Amino acid sequence: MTHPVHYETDGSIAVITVDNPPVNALGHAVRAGLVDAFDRFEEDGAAKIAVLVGAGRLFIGGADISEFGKPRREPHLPDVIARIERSTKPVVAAIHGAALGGGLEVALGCHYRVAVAGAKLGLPEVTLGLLPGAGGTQRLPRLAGMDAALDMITGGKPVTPEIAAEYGLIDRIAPDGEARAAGLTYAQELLAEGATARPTSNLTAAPATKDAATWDQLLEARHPGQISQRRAAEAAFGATALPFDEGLTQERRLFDTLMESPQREALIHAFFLEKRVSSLPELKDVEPRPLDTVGIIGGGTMGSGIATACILAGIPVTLVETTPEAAEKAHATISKNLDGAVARGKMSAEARARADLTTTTEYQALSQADLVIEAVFESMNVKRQVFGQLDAVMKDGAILATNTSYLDINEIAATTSRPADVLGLHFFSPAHVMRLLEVVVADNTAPDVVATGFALGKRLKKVAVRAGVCDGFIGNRILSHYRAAANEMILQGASPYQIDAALERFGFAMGPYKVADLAGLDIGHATRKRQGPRPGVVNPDWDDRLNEMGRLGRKTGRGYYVYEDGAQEDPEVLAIIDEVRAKHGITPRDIGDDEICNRYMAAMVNEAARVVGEGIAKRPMDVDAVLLFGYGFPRWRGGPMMYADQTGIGTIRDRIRTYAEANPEFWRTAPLIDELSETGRTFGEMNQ
Ligand code: T1G
Repeated sequence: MTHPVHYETDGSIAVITVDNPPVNALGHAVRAGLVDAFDRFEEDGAAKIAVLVGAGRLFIGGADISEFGKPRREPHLPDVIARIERSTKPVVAAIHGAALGGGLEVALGCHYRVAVAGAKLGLPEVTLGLLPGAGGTQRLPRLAGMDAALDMITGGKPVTPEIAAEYGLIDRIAPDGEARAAGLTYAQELLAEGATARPTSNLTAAPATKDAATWDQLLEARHPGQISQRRAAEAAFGATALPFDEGLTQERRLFDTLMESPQREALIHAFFLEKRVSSLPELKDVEPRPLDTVGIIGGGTMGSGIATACILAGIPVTLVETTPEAAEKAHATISKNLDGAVARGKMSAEARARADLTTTTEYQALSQADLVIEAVFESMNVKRQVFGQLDAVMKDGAILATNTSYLDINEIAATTSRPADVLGLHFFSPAHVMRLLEVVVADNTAPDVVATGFALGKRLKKVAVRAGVCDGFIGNRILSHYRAAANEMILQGASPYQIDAALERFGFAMGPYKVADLAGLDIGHATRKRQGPRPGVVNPDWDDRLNEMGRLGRKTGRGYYVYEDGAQEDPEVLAIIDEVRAKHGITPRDIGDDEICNRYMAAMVNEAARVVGEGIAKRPMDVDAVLLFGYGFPRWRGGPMMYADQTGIGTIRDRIRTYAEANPEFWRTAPLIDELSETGRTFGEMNQ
């Protein structure tokens, strides 16, 4: 491997380049190379100033995350940065692309900073369960003041060069072009001004307007259950409460506690998951088919959302509806979605003007489409009819996809003359917002068709996960299982409100009954009717009653909750549940929050293990990705399989066996849970 840090001089200016593709991560070789380069700069009498740049598409993407959890090797990053800062001659950081985490901390250790327009500058460590552990919590406040520093450090979000300049984080913005030239220009100006070394650690941080205790309460409310943001704020307050070196020592201590925390392991797992699940080894050498134009059948919520997602990715869309009025309505919905994307800064005005959308009632308009996604009513008869028409008009080699959330894709494929060209592309509503895409592979789906499904996912910036064909694929199949466990607890004495609250304290974005109200109780009702009675699964008669009463959730103003001034609990719902318990002869008992969470998670892990065991999900991490990116699972717990590994699979099995005493049919232990409990292997080890 070539040396990852180069030293060269351009007259009296030394140029030090970090060259460690793909993101110039600060791995051991880079750290050692930086110390050597700055030692050389110190000794190089001809060099009066140094410019530090990153090769490739960005400055420095941070510490090398792949080193985490392994024994740390000297020189440690804080010492490297201290070495840069104590240079007796001025050092300029010339930033382009991104300076993130340790990358920005390196820049803070330099004496001057110039950023090229469009660069991202940030300290995202809290999103990885960590905190800036190389002086960022001490230097950033000294440059930007405590308020701005606390926002950046605890929010983990990057800022633009313009904001960074406002904060005093950078001294100069270069309009465009590349960092080296910007760095050299600035260095010449500094030399001409007789600029000297300017250690950030000599500065004094402007104090915070809110005290540490207030920040701690605010962060606890903003990130329930998470620890990294609160520890990061604690470290940052050292910048005004302690001398620099003591602040650094405290930062290191707090960093080390976070490095050991299960939340760091889970968040790093989630970070790498996004990329890993969408790259299947068996597709490595498979060429996807073209994806220049996409057709969509059905302009309802899903069809319009999918069309919006494709147009946002710059893919021309032709959408077919049954009548001109429906086509027009779909056009209006998509236009509104696109205008919203522009308003949110997710789409430029130029891209909006280029949006290429055709709506029509003619299937013939799809004759040249590379891929058509069907998003019509969830009825096998309707789908058969649609696929028959598509098969008749679409060109050879085109791909026929269905967005069905549970129907048998093998049966749909069999209605066409080209089952190898058929697959499922299961989007989640709203399809232009939710990141998850289940790529459902039917028995005859050709490998290059699967590869095209993943290529579409990448174009749409989705987290694409391979799923096999079964009722509900990965996510909805597991959902129906843990929802049944929640219903069982309602029958035995818990209230839907208590269950929601317990699971939201566990970290879910929303509890299952708020989710049901959001989706519409009629959806769940239809699924239950379709699935029919399942062994050991209680039928939520109270839910049927709410459906009969027209209480379908948010869309009717009431479901489990009454939607006036937010979601209000409703005694009428509790009375209905009491009637159902009485009818079943059940005397309700108290069920505590711990039992609620343990049973809910045991059901989720048990069914997830079955899904992996049957090959519906290829690896446990595919289940983690589905629950994290499609079902509001708390990211800092890493997904149900990471949760199971951290809880102990044997512990989960013991819980399942306990619950099985009262309901053996529902609580059958998945074979994979038995196997891993006996062998001591983990779900994480299955991902390798
Ligand atoms: N370490 C190791 N590998 C990394 C990495 C990192 N920091 N960042 C990215 N990669 C890998 C990534 O997995 C992918 O691998 C490849 O590089 C290209 O990434 C002490 C402790 C920098 C904006 O959190 O946000 O510093 O899939 O496709 O779209 O206080 O990567 O090819 O095998 O994303 O151009 C803080 C995380 C670390 C930044 C580039 N830094 N990375 O985006 O490329 S903690 C971060 C990103 C830290 C200090 C603390 C993005 C990017 P593969 P990519 P990209």
